[in-house]
Amino acid sequence: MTRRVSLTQYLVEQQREHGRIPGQLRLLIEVVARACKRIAISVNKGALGDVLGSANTENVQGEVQKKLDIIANEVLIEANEWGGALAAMASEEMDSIHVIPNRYPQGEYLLLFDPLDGSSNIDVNVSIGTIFSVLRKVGHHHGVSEEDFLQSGKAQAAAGYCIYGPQTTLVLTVGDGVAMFTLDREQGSWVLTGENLQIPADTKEFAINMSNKRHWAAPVTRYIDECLEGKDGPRGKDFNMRWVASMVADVHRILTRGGVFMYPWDKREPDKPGKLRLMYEANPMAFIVEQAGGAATNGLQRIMELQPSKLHERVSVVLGSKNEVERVTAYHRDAA
Ligand code: P6P
Repeated sequence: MTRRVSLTQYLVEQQREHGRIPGQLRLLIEVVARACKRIAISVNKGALGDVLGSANTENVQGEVQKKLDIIANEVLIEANEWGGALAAMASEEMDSIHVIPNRYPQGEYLLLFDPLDGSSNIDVNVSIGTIFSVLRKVGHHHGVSEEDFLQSGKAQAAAGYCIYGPQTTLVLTVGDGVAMFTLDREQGSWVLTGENLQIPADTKEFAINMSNKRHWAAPVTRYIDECLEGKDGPRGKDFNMRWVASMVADVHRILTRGGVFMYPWDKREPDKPGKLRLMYEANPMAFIVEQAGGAATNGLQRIMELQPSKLHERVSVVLGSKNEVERVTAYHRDAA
């Protein structure tokens, strides 16, 4: 029987050995992990709880919100308000930032999240997830505003996601490799089930929504066409394809067995750089992927080096096995 290590023990030992998880950050991570447990309980109720279907409201993205989107958002807000680690929070489901109310102490961290990613999969019982990113509030000015959140991804203190799938799994990095925790439902605790996860540099598996093929830019079409030509084409090997339409599930697969994930710019909405959001989807996933030896670009630049100008801005995403991401990025640079 291998030694069971809880999330708390892992965080305390990481702080003792590497000094990368100060007390406030450890509390913040534990509170987010506890909130994910509560979200998992709601997600797992399905039709037995009043959690499926639409909430008949729209979010800042103009998307119809599912009931679980709102439930997950409220769980994360309520869980994180009182702890004293945060100055403010930002969410895909809220137009503006949520400043910690005066009745609670304010801390030095900023928490950003997509409370429930992959909502189109909720009612069809396909894996969905929560994505979160932690920044520090730089500068010691009093108060906090949206501008405090506009930091590049390389400033992240921590990032993670929780996937609500056949297992409920929490994946976390504080900049010292990637760890994975599986929820032990009998004990109600997170148990360490993976450390220093590594994404293979090469792969034979790509993830993209092929129905958008006619809208892609040339470098993306070139890359995918070469994959489809298989061993008779320039790649000299056959490729497999996966597309879950839950970024968390596609990234988790890539973290587990390699692959390349792409949600590129396309000409359906040419003014938008892409569909996915930089601050609370692309940046945390890029941090995790890079910490696992992978790569993440917007086709031309490292995602974590992009300087955000708006809280909800979107970005084109190519991430996963390093050599494949570098090939796609090279095709974009050739075209540019
Ligand atoms: P499409 C989910 O809505 C999401 O934001 C990501 O999780 C996912 O990768 C993508 O959108 C799926 O988009 O256009 O294939 O439905």
